[in-house]
Amino acid sequence: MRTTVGIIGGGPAGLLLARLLHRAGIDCVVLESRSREYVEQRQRAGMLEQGTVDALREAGAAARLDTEGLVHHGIELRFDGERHRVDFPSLTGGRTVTIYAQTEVVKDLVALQLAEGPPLLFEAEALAVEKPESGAPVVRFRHEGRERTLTCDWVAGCDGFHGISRGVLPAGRSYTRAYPYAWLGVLAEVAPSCEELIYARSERGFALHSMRSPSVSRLYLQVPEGTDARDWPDDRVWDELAARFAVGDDWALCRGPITAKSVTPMRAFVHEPMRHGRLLLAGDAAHIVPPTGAKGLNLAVSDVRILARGLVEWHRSGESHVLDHYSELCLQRVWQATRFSDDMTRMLHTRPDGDAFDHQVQLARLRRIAASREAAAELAANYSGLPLPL
Ligand code: RFL
Ligand code: PHB
Repeated sequence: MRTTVGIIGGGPAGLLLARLLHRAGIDCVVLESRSREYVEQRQRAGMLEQGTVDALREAGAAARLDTEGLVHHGIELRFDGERHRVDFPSLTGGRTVTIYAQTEVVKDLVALQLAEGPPLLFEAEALAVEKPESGAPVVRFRHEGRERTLTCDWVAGCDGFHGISRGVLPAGRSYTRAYPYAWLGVLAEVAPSCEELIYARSERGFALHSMRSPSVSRLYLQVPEGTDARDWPDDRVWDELAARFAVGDDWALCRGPITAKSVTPMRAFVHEPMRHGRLLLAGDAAHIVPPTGAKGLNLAVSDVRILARGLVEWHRSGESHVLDHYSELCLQRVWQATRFSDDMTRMLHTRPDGDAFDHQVQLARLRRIAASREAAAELAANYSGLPLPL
Protein backbone atom coordinates (compact mmCIF):
# COMPACT_ATOMS: atom_id res chain seq x y z
CA MET A 1 0.00 0.00 0.00
CA ARG A 2 1.09 3.58 -0.65
CA THR A 3 -0.29 6.84 0.67
CA THR A 4 0.76 10.43 1.29
CA VAL A 5 0.26 10.43 5.08
CA GLY A 6 0.20 7.21 7.11
CA ILE A 7 -1.66 7.82 10.37
CA ILE A 8 -1.06 5.46 13.28
CA GLY A 9 -3.96 5.55 15.76
CA GLY A 10 -7.67 6.18 15.35
CA GLY A 11 -8.27 8.20 18.50
CA PRO A 12 -9.34 11.85 18.32
CA ALA A 13 -5.92 13.01 17.04
CA GLY A 14 -5.61 10.49 14.20
CA LEU A 15 -9.25 10.73 13.13
CA LEU A 16 -9.33 14.52 13.07
CA LEU A 17 -6.06 14.70 11.16
CA ALA A 18 -7.43 12.28 8.54
CA ARG A 19 -10.53 14.39 8.17
CA LEU A 20 -8.66 17.69 7.81
CA LEU A 21 -6.31 16.16 5.23
CA HIS A 22 -9.19 14.61 3.30
CA ARG A 23 -10.90 18.04 3.13
CA ALA A 24 -7.68 19.50 1.74
CA GLY A 25 -7.41 16.79 -0.94
CA ILE A 26 -4.48 14.93 0.67
CA ASP A 27 -4.77 11.15 0.79
CA CYS A 28 -4.01 9.19 3.93
CA VAL A 29 -4.67 5.85 5.64
CA VAL A 30 -5.54 5.42 9.32
CA LEU A 31 -4.40 2.28 11.15
CA GLU A 32 -6.18 1.58 14.46
CA SER A 33 -5.21 -1.43 16.56
CA ARG A 34 -8.55 -1.78 18.37
CA SER A 35 -12.06 -2.52 17.14
CA ARG A 36 -14.58 0.18 16.22
CA GLU A 37 -16.77 -0.74 19.25
CA TYR A 38 -13.83 -0.41 21.61
CA VAL A 39 -12.71 3.06 20.46
CA GLU A 40 -16.30 4.33 20.44
CA GLN A 41 -16.96 3.26 24.04
CA ARG A 42 -13.70 4.25 25.74
CA GLN A 43 -14.74 6.72 28.48
CA ARG A 44 -12.48 9.73 28.66
CA ALA A 45 -12.67 13.47 28.22
CA GLY A 46 -15.71 15.70 28.20
CA MET A 47 -14.70 19.35 28.00
CA LEU A 48 -13.95 20.96 24.64
CA GLU A 49 -12.31 24.38 24.35
CA GLN A 50 -13.69 26.85 21.83
CA GLY A 51 -10.71 26.18 19.52
CA THR A 52 -11.48 22.44 19.58
CA VAL A 53 -15.11 23.08 18.66
CA ASP A 54 -13.94 25.39 15.85
CA ALA A 55 -11.55 22.70 14.54
CA LEU A 56 -14.36 20.12 14.48
CA ARG A 57 -16.55 22.60 12.61
CA GLU A 58 -13.77 23.31 10.13
CA ALA A 59 -13.53 19.55 9.59
CA GLY A 60 -17.27 19.37 8.86
CA ALA A 61 -17.67 17.11 11.90
CA ALA A 62 -19.74 19.26 14.24
CA ALA A 63 -23.36 18.64 13.16
CA ARG A 64 -24.28 16.64 16.28
CA LEU A 65 -21.91 18.60 18.52
CA ASP A 66 -23.74 21.79 17.53
CA THR A 67 -27.11 20.38 18.56
CA GLU A 68 -26.20 18.15 21.52
CA GLY A 69 -23.12 19.87 22.98
CA LEU A 70 -23.79 21.78 26.21
CA VAL A 71 -22.29 25.28 26.07
CA HIS A 72 -20.95 26.32 29.48
CA HIS A 73 -20.12 29.86 30.53
CA GLY A 74 -18.08 29.07 33.60
CA ILE A 75 -17.13 26.63 36.35
CA GLU A 76 -17.71 26.56 40.08
CA LEU A 77 -14.91 26.23 42.63
CA ARG A 78 -15.90 24.80 46.01
CA PHE A 79 -13.72 24.98 49.06
CA ASP A 80 -14.08 25.45 52.80
CA GLY A 81 -17.87 25.05 52.55
CA GLU A 82 -18.12 28.01 50.13
CA ARG A 83 -18.74 28.21 46.41
CA HIS A 84 -17.32 30.60 43.90
CA ARG A 85 -18.24 30.87 40.21
CA VAL A 86 -15.65 31.80 37.56
CA ASP A 87 -17.47 33.44 34.63
CA PHE A 88 -15.61 32.87 31.36
CA PRO A 89 -17.23 35.31 28.90
CA SER A 90 -16.83 38.36 31.12
CA LEU A 91 -13.22 37.45 32.01
CA THR A 92 -12.00 36.39 28.55
CA GLY A 93 -13.81 38.64 26.09
CA GLY A 94 -16.61 36.20 25.35
CA ARG A 95 -15.11 32.71 25.40
CA THR A 96 -17.11 29.62 26.39
CA VAL A 97 -16.44 25.86 26.57
CA THR A 98 -18.60 22.94 25.40
CA ILE A 99 -19.39 19.70 27.18
CA TYR A 100 -19.49 16.90 24.61
CA ALA A 101 -17.98 13.50 25.35
CA GLN A 102 -14.86 12.23 23.61
CA THR A 103 -16.82 9.03 22.82
CA GLU A 104 -19.22 11.15 20.77
CA VAL A 105 -16.41 13.07 19.00
CA VAL A 106 -14.90 9.71 18.04
CA LYS A 107 -18.26 8.27 16.89
CA ASP A 108 -18.88 11.33 14.69
CA LEU A 109 -15.41 11.21 13.11
CA VAL A 110 -15.52 7.42 12.56
CA ALA A 111 -18.94 7.65 10.85
CA LEU A 112 -17.70 10.40 8.49
CA GLN A 113 -14.52 8.55 7.75
CA LEU A 114 -16.29 5.28 6.90
CA ALA A 115 -18.83 7.14 4.75
CA GLU A 116 -16.50 9.47 2.85
CA GLY A 117 -13.00 8.01 3.31
CA PRO A 118 -10.03 8.05 3.45
CA PRO A 119 -9.44 4.42 4.51
CA LEU A 120 -9.67 3.61 8.23
CA LEU A 121 -8.61 0.10 9.16
CA PHE A 122 -9.68 -1.26 12.55
CA GLU A 123 -7.79 -4.08 14.23
CA ALA A 124 -4.74 -2.99 12.23
CA GLU A 125 -1.82 -2.79 14.63
CA ALA A 126 1.28 -0.83 13.63
CA LEU A 127 4.36 -2.85 14.52
CA ALA A 128 7.17 -0.54 13.39
CA VAL A 129 8.05 2.62 11.48
CA GLU A 130 11.05 2.09 9.24
CA LYS A 131 13.34 4.61 7.55
CA PRO A 132 11.79 7.72 9.16
CA GLU A 133 14.83 9.74 7.99
CA SER A 134 14.18 8.88 4.34
CA GLY A 135 11.74 10.54 1.94
CA ALA A 136 9.58 7.38 2.00
CA PRO A 137 9.07 6.03 5.52
CA VAL A 138 7.32 2.67 5.84
CA VAL A 139 4.84 1.52 8.46
CA ARG A 140 4.74 -2.22 9.07
CA PHE A 141 1.41 -3.40 10.43
CA ARG A 142 -0.68 -6.52 11.07
CA HIS A 143 -4.20 -6.75 9.66
CA GLU A 144 -6.49 -9.77 9.23
CA GLY A 145 -3.73 -12.11 10.28
CA ARG A 146 -1.22 -10.82 7.70
CA GLU A 147 1.76 -8.55 8.01
CA ARG A 148 1.61 -5.67 5.52
CA THR A 149 3.47 -2.45 4.72
CA LEU A 150 2.31 1.10 4.10
CA THR A 151 4.79 3.37 2.29
CA CYS A 152 4.22 7.08 2.93
CA ASP A 153 5.59 10.56 2.38
CA TRP A 154 4.94 11.35 6.04
CA VAL A 155 3.91 9.32 9.10
CA ALA A 156 1.78 10.81 11.88
CA GLY A 157 2.20 9.00 15.20
CA CYS A 158 -1.22 9.52 16.83
CA ASP A 159 -1.15 6.26 18.79
CA GLY A 160 -1.54 7.59 22.31
CA PHE A 161 0.65 7.23 25.37
CA HIS A 162 1.12 3.44 24.98
CA GLY A 163 1.69 3.43 21.20
CA ILE A 164 4.84 2.48 19.30
CA SER A 165 5.64 5.76 17.49
CA ARG A 166 7.39 7.57 20.31
CA GLY A 167 9.85 4.68 20.65
CA VAL A 168 10.95 5.19 17.03
CA LEU A 169 12.31 8.66 17.81
CA PRO A 170 15.93 8.81 18.89
CA ALA A 171 16.40 9.43 22.61
CA GLY A 172 15.45 13.14 22.72
CA ARG A 173 14.35 14.27 26.15
CA SER A 174 11.38 13.28 28.31
CA TYR A 175 9.95 15.00 31.33
CA THR A 176 7.67 13.17 33.77
CA ARG A 177 5.71 13.86 36.91
CA ALA A 178 3.76 11.21 38.84
CA TYR A 179 1.24 12.58 41.33
CA PRO A 180 0.73 10.59 44.55
CA TYR A 181 -3.00 10.01 43.98
CA ALA A 182 -5.43 8.77 41.30
CA TRP A 183 -8.99 9.49 40.10
CA LEU A 184 -11.94 7.17 40.45
CA GLY A 185 -14.33 8.13 37.63
CA VAL A 186 -18.00 7.09 37.52
CA LEU A 187 -20.74 7.46 34.95
CA ALA A 188 -24.25 7.64 36.44
CA GLU A 189 -27.75 7.56 34.97
CA VAL A 190 -28.92 10.63 36.82
CA ALA A 191 -29.47 14.26 35.85
CA PRO A 192 -26.48 16.44 36.84
CA SER A 193 -26.93 18.19 40.19
CA CYS A 194 -25.43 21.37 38.72
CA GLU A 195 -25.54 23.43 35.55
CA GLU A 196 -21.79 23.88 35.28
CA LEU A 197 -18.79 21.77 36.33
CA ILE A 198 -17.89 21.84 40.04
CA TYR A 199 -14.25 21.51 41.09
CA ALA A 200 -14.28 20.85 44.85
CA ARG A 201 -11.38 20.91 47.27
CA SER A 202 -12.10 19.39 50.66
CA GLU A 203 -9.97 18.01 53.45
CA ARG A 204 -11.23 14.56 52.37
CA GLY A 205 -9.74 15.10 48.90
CA PHE A 206 -10.72 16.48 45.50
CA ALA A 207 -14.03 15.83 43.72
CA LEU A 208 -15.29 16.89 40.28
CA HIS A 209 -18.87 16.99 39.09
CA SER A 210 -19.11 16.88 35.29
CA MET A 211 -21.79 15.60 32.94
CA ARG A 212 -22.41 13.94 29.61
CA SER A 213 -25.99 15.02 28.85
CA PRO A 214 -29.06 16.38 30.68
CA SER A 215 -29.66 12.84 32.01
CA VAL A 216 -26.13 11.45 32.52
CA SER A 217 -23.61 12.64 35.13
CA ARG A 218 -19.86 12.08 35.14
CA LEU A 219 -18.16 12.36 38.54
CA TYR A 220 -14.63 11.91 39.81
CA LEU A 221 -13.09 11.37 43.26
CA GLN A 222 -9.45 11.68 44.28
CA VAL A 223 -8.41 8.24 45.62
CA PRO A 224 -5.06 6.81 46.76
CA GLU A 225 -2.73 5.53 44.04
CA GLY A 226 -3.25 1.84 43.39
CA THR A 227 -6.94 1.95 44.41
CA ASP A 228 -9.07 -0.95 43.16
CA ALA A 229 -12.46 0.26 41.84
CA ARG A 230 -14.03 -2.89 43.36
CA ASP A 231 -13.36 -1.45 46.82
CA TRP A 232 -15.79 1.36 45.99
CA PRO A 233 -19.37 0.04 45.99
CA ASP A 234 -21.91 2.56 44.68
CA ASP A 235 -23.11 3.74 48.11
CA ARG A 236 -19.56 4.45 49.19
CA VAL A 237 -18.97 6.52 46.02
CA TRP A 238 -22.13 8.59 46.54
CA ASP A 239 -21.50 9.12 50.27
CA GLU A 240 -17.96 10.29 49.62
CA LEU A 241 -18.99 12.59 46.76
CA ALA A 242 -21.74 14.12 48.93
CA ALA A 243 -19.27 14.73 51.77
CA ARG A 244 -16.71 16.41 49.49
CA PHE A 245 -19.23 18.63 47.69
CA ALA A 246 -21.00 19.68 50.94
CA VAL A 247 -21.65 23.43 51.21
CA GLY A 248 -23.42 25.54 53.78
CA ASP A 249 -26.69 25.88 51.81
CA ASP A 250 -29.43 23.52 50.59
CA TRP A 251 -27.51 22.19 47.54
CA ALA A 252 -27.93 18.41 47.29
CA LEU A 253 -26.28 15.72 45.18
CA CYS A 254 -28.74 13.57 43.18
CA ARG A 255 -27.87 9.87 43.21
CA GLY A 256 -28.64 7.28 40.54
CA PRO A 257 -27.44 3.98 39.07
CA ILE A 258 -23.70 3.88 38.32
CA THR A 259 -23.00 2.30 34.91
CA ALA A 260 -19.18 2.52 34.72
CA LYS A 261 -16.35 2.89 37.21
CA SER A 262 -12.60 3.13 36.57
CA VAL A 263 -9.38 4.37 38.16
CA THR A 264 -6.94 6.65 36.29
CA PRO A 265 -3.42 7.41 37.50
CA MET A 266 -2.45 11.08 37.60
CA ARG A 267 0.70 11.97 35.72
CA ALA A 268 2.31 14.39 33.33
CA PHE A 269 4.72 13.50 30.53
CA VAL A 270 6.27 15.52 27.70
CA HIS A 271 8.60 14.20 25.00
CA GLU A 272 10.83 16.61 23.07
CA PRO A 273 11.16 16.94 20.12
CA MET A 274 7.89 15.80 18.53
CA ARG A 275 9.41 15.15 15.10
CA HIS A 276 12.14 12.93 13.71
CA GLY A 277 12.68 13.03 9.95
CA ARG A 278 9.30 12.32 8.42
CA LEU A 279 7.68 10.95 11.58
CA LEU A 280 5.62 13.49 13.55
CA LEU A 281 3.94 12.79 16.90
CA ALA A 282 0.60 14.32 17.89
CA GLY A 283 -1.56 14.15 21.02
CA ASP A 284 -1.03 11.67 23.86
CA ALA A 285 1.75 9.94 21.86
CA ALA A 286 3.93 12.97 22.69
CA HIS A 287 2.50 14.31 25.96
CA ILE A 288 -0.06 13.70 28.69
CA VAL A 289 -1.33 15.97 31.45
CA PRO A 290 -3.28 15.24 34.64
CA PRO A 291 -7.00 15.65 33.79
CA THR A 292 -7.69 18.42 36.35
CA GLY A 293 -7.28 21.12 33.68
CA ALA A 294 -9.27 19.16 31.03
CA LYS A 295 -6.49 19.75 28.51
CA GLY A 296 -5.48 16.35 27.04
CA LEU A 297 -7.98 16.09 24.21
CA ASN A 298 -7.72 19.81 23.50
CA LEU A 299 -3.94 19.58 23.17
CA ALA A 300 -4.28 16.61 20.83
CA VAL A 301 -6.55 18.75 18.65
CA SER A 302 -4.23 21.77 18.67
CA ASP A 303 -1.24 19.58 17.63
CA VAL A 304 -3.34 18.21 14.79
CA ARG A 305 -4.39 21.67 13.61
CA ILE A 306 -0.74 22.68 13.38
CA LEU A 307 0.22 19.38 11.72
CA ALA A 308 -2.59 19.64 9.16
CA ARG A 309 -1.54 23.19 8.31
CA GLY A 310 2.03 22.07 7.81
CA LEU A 311 1.08 19.12 5.62
CA VAL A 312 -1.29 21.25 3.53
CA GLU A 313 1.42 23.89 3.04
CA TRP A 314 3.90 21.16 1.98
CA HIS A 315 1.37 19.52 -0.36
CA ARG A 316 0.39 22.80 -2.06
CA SER A 317 3.73 24.52 -2.35
CA GLY A 318 6.47 22.07 -1.45
CA GLU A 319 7.40 24.44 1.43
CA SER A 320 7.93 22.86 4.84
CA HIS A 321 8.19 25.95 7.03
CA VAL A 322 5.46 24.88 9.49
CA LEU A 323 6.61 21.24 9.55
CA ASP A 324 10.19 22.35 10.18
CA HIS A 325 8.98 24.25 13.27
CA TYR A 326 6.28 21.73 14.20
CA SER A 327 7.82 20.64 17.46
CA GLU A 328 8.50 24.19 18.81
CA LEU A 329 5.05 25.39 17.70
CA CYS A 330 3.28 22.54 19.54
CA LEU A 331 5.50 22.51 22.61
CA GLN A 332 4.84 26.17 23.48
CA ARG A 333 1.19 25.34 24.00
CA VAL A 334 1.92 21.91 25.51
CA TRP A 335 4.07 23.43 28.26
CA GLN A 336 1.50 26.13 29.01
CA ALA A 337 -1.20 23.46 29.33
CA THR A 338 1.10 21.28 31.44
CA ARG A 339 1.81 24.20 33.75
CA PHE A 340 -1.90 25.00 34.09
CA SER A 341 -2.86 21.34 34.68
CA ASP A 342 -0.13 21.05 37.31
CA ASP A 343 -1.31 24.25 39.07
CA MET A 344 -4.94 23.10 39.12
CA THR A 345 -3.94 19.65 40.33
CA ARG A 346 -1.80 20.97 43.19
CA MET A 347 -4.34 23.58 44.20
CA LEU A 348 -7.23 21.11 44.46
CA HIS A 349 -5.87 17.74 45.66
CA THR A 350 -4.81 16.80 49.18
CA ARG A 351 -1.38 15.20 49.29
CA PRO A 352 -0.98 12.04 51.40
CA ASP A 353 2.03 13.74 53.06
CA GLY A 354 0.37 17.19 53.16
CA ASP A 355 0.26 19.19 56.35
CA ALA A 356 -1.61 22.20 57.74
CA PHE A 357 0.74 24.57 55.88
CA ASP A 358 -0.14 22.99 52.50
CA HIS A 359 -3.80 23.21 53.38
CA GLN A 360 -3.60 26.95 54.14
CA VAL A 361 -1.61 27.71 50.97
CA GLN A 362 -4.19 25.87 48.84
CA LEU A 363 -7.01 27.80 50.46
CA ALA A 364 -5.12 31.07 49.97
CA ARG A 365 -4.79 30.29 46.23
CA LEU A 366 -8.50 29.55 45.93
CA ARG A 367 -9.45 32.66 47.92
CA ARG A 368 -7.22 34.76 45.68
CA ILE A 369 -9.14 33.54 42.62
CA ALA A 370 -12.41 34.30 44.40
CA ALA A 371 -11.26 37.81 45.38
CA SER A 372 -9.25 39.03 42.42
CA ARG A 373 -10.51 39.62 38.91
CA GLU A 374 -6.94 39.26 37.56
CA ALA A 375 -6.45 35.88 39.25
CA ALA A 376 -9.85 34.64 38.03
CA ALA A 377 -9.12 35.94 34.50
CA GLU A 378 -5.87 33.98 34.42
CA LEU A 379 -7.72 30.76 35.30
CA ALA A 380 -10.49 31.52 32.79
CA ALA A 381 -8.03 32.24 29.94
CA ASN A 382 -6.15 28.99 30.47
CA TYR A 383 -9.22 26.82 31.07
CA SER A 384 -11.11 28.11 28.02
CA GLY A 385 -7.95 27.70 25.91
CA LEU A 386 -4.90 29.76 24.96
CA PRO A 387 -4.63 30.82 21.30
CA LEU A 388 -2.82 28.69 18.73
CA PRO A 389 0.69 29.97 17.96
CA LEU A 390 -0.13 30.39 14.25
P1 RFL B 1 -5.82 8.23 22.22
O1 RFL B 1 -7.23 8.65 22.47
O2 RFL B 1 -5.16 7.41 23.26
O3 RFL B 1 -5.82 7.45 20.83
C1 RFL B 1 -4.70 6.69 20.39
C2 RFL B 1 -5.21 5.56 19.51
O4 RFL B 1 -4.10 4.84 18.99
C3 RFL B 1 -4.40 3.45 19.04
N1 RFL B 1 -3.13 2.71 19.01
C4 RFL B 1 -2.65 2.09 17.91
N2 RFL B 1 -3.15 1.97 16.67
C5 RFL B 1 -2.41 1.26 15.76
N3 RFL B 1 -1.22 0.67 16.06
C6 RFL B 1 -0.69 0.77 17.29
N4 RFL B 1 0.48 0.21 17.58
C7 RFL B 1 -1.41 1.52 18.29
N5 RFL B 1 -1.19 1.82 19.61
C8 RFL B 1 -2.24 2.53 20.01
C9 RFL B 1 -5.21 3.31 20.32
O5 RFL B 1 -6.01 2.13 20.33
C10 RFL B 1 -6.06 4.58 20.29
O6 RFL B 1 -7.29 4.39 19.64
O7 RFL B 1 -4.88 9.48 21.93
P2 RFL B 1 -5.18 10.90 21.19
O8 RFL B 1 -5.90 10.66 19.90
O9 RFL B 1 -3.90 11.63 21.23
O10 RFL B 1 -6.26 11.63 22.14
C11 RFL B 1 -5.89 12.07 23.44
C12 RFL B 1 -7.09 12.00 24.40
O11 RFL B 1 -7.68 10.72 24.32
C13 RFL B 1 -6.69 12.30 25.85
O12 RFL B 1 -5.73 13.33 25.90
C14 RFL B 1 -7.90 12.75 26.71
O13 RFL B 1 -8.84 11.74 26.85
C15 RFL B 1 -7.43 13.22 28.10
N6 RFL B 1 -8.55 13.59 28.99
C16 RFL B 1 -9.19 14.82 28.88
N7 RFL B 1 -8.83 15.68 27.92
C17 RFL B 1 -9.52 16.85 27.75
O14 RFL B 1 -9.15 17.63 26.87
N8 RFL B 1 -10.61 17.19 28.51
C18 RFL B 1 -11.05 16.37 29.50
O15 RFL B 1 -12.07 16.67 30.12
C19 RFL B 1 -10.31 15.15 29.73
N9 RFL B 1 -10.70 14.30 30.70
C20 RFL B 1 -8.98 12.71 29.98
C21 RFL B 1 -10.06 13.10 30.83
C22 RFL B 1 -8.39 11.47 30.14
C23 RFL B 1 -8.84 10.61 31.12
N10 RFL B 1 -8.21 9.36 31.21
C24 RFL B 1 -8.91 8.13 31.26
C25 RFL B 1 -6.79 9.25 30.95
C26 RFL B 1 -10.52 12.27 31.82
C27 RFL B 1 -9.89 11.03 31.99
C28 RFL B 1 -10.39 10.19 33.14
C1 PHB C 1 -15.04 15.10 32.03
O1 PHB C 1 -16.17 15.55 31.77
O2 PHB C 1 -14.75 13.90 31.86
C2 PHB C 1 -14.01 16.01 32.58
C3 PHB C 1 -14.27 17.38 32.66
C4 PHB C 1 -13.31 18.23 33.20
C5 PHB C 1 -12.11 17.71 33.63
C6 PHB C 1 -11.84 16.36 33.53
C7 PHB C 1 -12.80 15.49 33.00
O3 PHB C 1 -11.20 18.55 34.19
